Amino acid sequence: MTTSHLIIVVIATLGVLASSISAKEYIVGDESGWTLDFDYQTWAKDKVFFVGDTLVFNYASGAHTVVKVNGTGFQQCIVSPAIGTLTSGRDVVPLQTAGRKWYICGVGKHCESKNMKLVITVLPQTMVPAPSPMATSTSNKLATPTCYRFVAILFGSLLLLLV
Ligand SMILES: [Cu+2]
Repeated sequence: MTTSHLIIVVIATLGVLASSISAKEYIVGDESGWTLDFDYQTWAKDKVFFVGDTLVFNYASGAHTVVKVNGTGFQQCIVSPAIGTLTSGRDVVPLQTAGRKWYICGVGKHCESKNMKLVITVLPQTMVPAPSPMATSTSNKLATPTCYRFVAILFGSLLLLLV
């Protein structure tokens, strides 16, 4: 392994570490973006969303929109009453509260016929599992949440008291 390879490995590892600890930014549909005939159900299936993460919807401005709707709006592709409509083409959606979130495209029949609909469940931040870069398989075990932040704060406070 050459030095340049090693550097790449180190940077990649640090990147994984940093992303597992801090809030994540999800590009909806990854490279495909927010588009026609993409399986957003499958895209979202293996992801765990937390309060503080963000969704980014990438598309050609004018071609699509991002409309936040309720469960009924999602099921029936009804954009009215919309909770919020985004049109910029690079719409950044901060996930500020826990619970189910529904997004559909408000253009033509993109939601009904072209599957431009995304539903996710956002979990509260206290449920964040212990940050471990190797534990991708255990990250789904949310039944045993660990409050590392709480422990860190507790120890920090104890240290302050001792000084
Ligand atoms: Cu559309």
